[in-house]
Amino acid sequence: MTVPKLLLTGAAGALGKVLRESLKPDCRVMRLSDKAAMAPARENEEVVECDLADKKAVDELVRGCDAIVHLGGVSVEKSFEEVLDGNIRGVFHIYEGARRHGCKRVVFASSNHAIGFHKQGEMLDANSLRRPDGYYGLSKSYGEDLSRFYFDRYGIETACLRIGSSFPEPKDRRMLITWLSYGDLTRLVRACLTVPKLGHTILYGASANRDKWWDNSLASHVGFEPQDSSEPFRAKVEALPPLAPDDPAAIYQGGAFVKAGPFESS
Ligand code: NAI
Ligand code: 15L
Repeated sequence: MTVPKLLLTGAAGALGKVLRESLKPDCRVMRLSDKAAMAPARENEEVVECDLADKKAVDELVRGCDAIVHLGGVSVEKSFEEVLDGNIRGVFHIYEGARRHGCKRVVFASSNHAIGFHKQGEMLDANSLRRPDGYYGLSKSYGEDLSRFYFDRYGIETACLRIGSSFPEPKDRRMLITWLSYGDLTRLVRACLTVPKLGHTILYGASANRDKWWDNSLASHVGFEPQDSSEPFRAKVEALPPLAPDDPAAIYQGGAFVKAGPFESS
């Protein structure tokens, strides 16, 4: 199934640049948006600079789009005010736009930081308790609830992707477990865009790594089958010095995000 017009937010970011290329075959026109500058529009693309905190601008942004891949927003721990604008107001504006303009499917980039305070080694599924590990994780938790509400009341389908660590390669021991290759990221988003009935679904975004903390069996209807693995990077990663076993970053699934940072209000 090809999406007639797909909105991709966060298009200037790392994953946005990846999906700008890899989702080309999945839509006829891609509308790309970010508050930062993006590469100019090419064939079958529209480029719209827009701050997600601006409700009116987001309403215009969503108009005419058939599906949304929502990556835009703060992607690491920041002050509550920054998280509030980019992620909490931002995700609300996206769903309000979707409701007003009849857009019925959203792929929402949630994060493993919505469940970051679970211990490493614990096996989680879509029904596991959310345990956010900071303002950023809290905003993803809010986005998951908000999308559930828009599904229950308005029938807007959403896949909440609790992405692990999507980078060219895993950078540490934790990422040997949480790594999601760019190829598997694309497969995951594509499956969510094309499955006939998505409903409201929580999925974890990890490749077929040797060790796992996340079980996607409650989302098997989506048909996501990761094909890559962090194994080829193991020797390189394990050559790095390990964290102390009592370091919270080595204890919790959210890694270093669980540690109080410089962003708490004084
Ligand atoms: P990124 O930080 O590279 O990209 C995010 C983009 O959102 C940036 O280009 C930024 O300019 C834009 N943005 C921020 N605030 C905005 C606002 N108020 N209005 C409009 N645009 C705004 O992050 P990345 O790595 O590409 O991640 C994409 C999404 O996936 C994010 O939502 C992130 O939280 C989520 N994610 C990423 C993971 C990863 O490993 N890369 C892991 C888990 C979740
Ligand atoms: C995230 O949510 C971040 O966006 C990304 O930068 C990584 O830190 C990732 O989680 C992770 O947990 O490795």
